[in-house]
Amino acid sequence: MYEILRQFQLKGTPVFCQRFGEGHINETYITTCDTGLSYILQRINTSTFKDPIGLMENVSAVTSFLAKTSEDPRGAMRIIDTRDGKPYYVDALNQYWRVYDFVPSSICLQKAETTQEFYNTGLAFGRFQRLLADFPAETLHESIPKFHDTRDRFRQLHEAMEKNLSGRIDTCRPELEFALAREKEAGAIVEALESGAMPWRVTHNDTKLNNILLDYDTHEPLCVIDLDTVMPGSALYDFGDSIRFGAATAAEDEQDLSKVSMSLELFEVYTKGFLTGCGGSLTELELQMLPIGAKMMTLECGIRFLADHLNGDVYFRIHRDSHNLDRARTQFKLVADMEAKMDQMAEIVHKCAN
Ligand code: ADP
Ligand code: GN1
Ligand code: MG
Repeated sequence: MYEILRQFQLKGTPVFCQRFGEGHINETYITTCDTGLSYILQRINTSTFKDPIGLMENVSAVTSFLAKTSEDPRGAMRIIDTRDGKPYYVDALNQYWRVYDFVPSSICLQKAETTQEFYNTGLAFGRFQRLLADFPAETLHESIPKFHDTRDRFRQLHEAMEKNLSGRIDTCRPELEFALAREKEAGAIVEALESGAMPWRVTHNDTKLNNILLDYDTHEPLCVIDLDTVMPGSALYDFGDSIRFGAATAAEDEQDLSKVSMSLELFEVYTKGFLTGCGGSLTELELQMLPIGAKMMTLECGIRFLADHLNGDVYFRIHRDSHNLDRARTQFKLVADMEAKMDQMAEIVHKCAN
């Protein structure tokens, strides 16, 4: 690690380095230098991101764009270049590494502690999307093609079933049945985008609560992180993924499904925050489809966990046996709960938008 860190323009000499955070994709470390300054070191997951150079061009462009819009220097991530001026380092094993400033006095949560905090993250993700309305979308590389094309996620699920690489298909028949019963709904968002009925926007696409940093003392949102999937998409993706993760009453991998539901109270506070952050920019159709966005993002994520369970846990990092199956189960429990609450969600959106 120290050999890799030496390649970057750090202020000081690293004296400490250890694994950090709860991301499922990249390998993240925190390092502290003898100057007291801390940095985030990440090994980019190149099985997930096939074009790490294009990816870093996206992240560089988006961070410098956002830095211009923020008064607080902690409002945008800052990339630390290598000694030869590149935003990434390639080691002898052809692994790609990058370093960010550890955003000072920041905290990352897995669960909102208060409803106000969840409101604030909605505000921040809504504002993030509004700011990116002026970003030149045509300059972005598509870091993961068809990332939120739920139809393609079903195709991948079918492929995983046919191959059954892990030999686990009999461990998840009810979950497969649940997912496949909803396959006909898979085109709901993407078809609206393709037909032109719904606008393409530059979106974050991975708006989990742990992809935002809050001020350590006040818990006010500071900085949206994990910009690897910033790409053209739908406002529903960002809204929906936040609800999937943040309005759930239990963790994404909770094994006791009786604890898992979608809180209408949290749905309402997030909706208020997000719509305020978007500054009235959402169209009638987007507003009307927000509840569907929440359901589709949750269904899609469940399908992805389930396909990874069948493929032998090759995509999402796991920490125990059947971890991806546990995750798929929570997502499907949430989907079922959202289906039962669709009318109430629609009423809430209507109330918040008017
Ligand atoms: P992954 O794609 O694996 O989710 P992230 O970029 O989200 O990777 O980073 C994983 C975790 O590391 C985050 O959830 C957060 O806790 C922490 N983190 C990432 N970047 C920073 C940063 N610049 N400052 C402070 N913490 C960070
Ligand atoms: C991954 O990278 P991370 O942990 O923030 C995944 C998201 C999923 C999420 C589920 C690039 O997010 O799409 O919704 O796990 N990111 C990628 O927790 O696939
Ligand atoms: Mg992340």
